[in-house]
Amino acid sequence: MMLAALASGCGDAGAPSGAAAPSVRAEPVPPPAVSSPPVVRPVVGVAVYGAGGRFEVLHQRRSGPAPARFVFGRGTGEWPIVGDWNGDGLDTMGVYRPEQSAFLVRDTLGPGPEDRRVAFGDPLWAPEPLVGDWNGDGVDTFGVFVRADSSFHLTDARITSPPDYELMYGPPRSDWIAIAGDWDGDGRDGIGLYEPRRGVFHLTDRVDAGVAQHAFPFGPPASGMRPVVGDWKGVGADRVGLYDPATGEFLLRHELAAGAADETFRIETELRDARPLAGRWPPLER
Ligand SMILES: [Ca+2]
Ligand SMILES: [Ca+2]
Ligand SMILES: [Ca+2]
Repeated sequence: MMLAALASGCGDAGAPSGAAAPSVRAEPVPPPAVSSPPVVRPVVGVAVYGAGGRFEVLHQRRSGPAPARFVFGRGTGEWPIVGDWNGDGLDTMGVYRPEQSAFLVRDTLGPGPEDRRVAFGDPLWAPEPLVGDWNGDGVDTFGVFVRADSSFHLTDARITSPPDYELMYGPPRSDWIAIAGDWDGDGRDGIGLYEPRRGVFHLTDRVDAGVAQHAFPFGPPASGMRPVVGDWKGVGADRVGLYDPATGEFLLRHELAAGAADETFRIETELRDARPLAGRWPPLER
C-alpha cells in the first residue's frame, strides 16, 4: 500500500509539469546547516506553596530566600500543581479546585488568570490531584487519586474527557501520598505512593498495572515531611525528595534506592505548612 501510494504521488507530482521533474534526485538531500545553538534546558528548581495561594520559586537548588514570588488561584482551599501544560519543555504552575474537581493552569510563571480550566474526576470521590505525561508526548495532563479505594484515574487529554487509564494501587483508606514521575526515563510518567509512617516510597513505571517496580525507604519515618519529585540529575529520569514544612529544608535522593540524601538545602520562607513542588522553571513574568 505504501509503495503504491508513493509511486502514485511521484507520478502525480511529475506529470502536470515537466519542468518540475529534473529537480527530483535519487541522492539523499543533505540536511540544512543548523545555525541555532543547542537548546539549553534549565536545571530543575523547586518551589513551595502556602497560605494565600502564594508560590515561592527557587530556580537553583541552593539555600536562601526565593526571589521569585507570586500568587495564583483564589488563595484558599486549592492544591498547587505543576506541569508542562503546553509542551515547550518548561514547567509552570496551576491549582486544583476540589469542589469542582477542576485543574486551572497557566503557561507562564507568574500571576494572572488561568490559560485553561479542565474539569476531570468527580468531586464526590474526594479526589486528590496528580499531574504527569502519561503517554510521553511532552505535554503534562491530569489525574486524580481516590483515597477510599486507592485508585488512580488519569487522562492524556487537555480537555475534559473520560479517563484513559484507571488502576488500583496501594492500600485503601491509607494516609499514603500519591506522586507521579518518570522513574525509568522512558519519557512516560508512572505513579507512586509515599508511605509517611515508614518513610517508604512505592513507585511504578506503568499506569496499566499496579505493581511496584521500586520500593525503598528514604528519610526519617513519621517525620511530617512531604514528598517531591524531580529530575535532579538532569538525565531525563525522575527521582524523589522530601520537604520539611517545619524548617524549609529539602532532602533530595539521586537514586531509586535506600540511602542518605544526596542534596540538602533550605528555602528561607515565612510560609508555614507549605507544600513542595519541582520543575524546570522559565523566568518569572510580572
Ligand atoms: Ca510549558
Ligand atoms: Ca502527555
Ligand atoms: Ca517512565
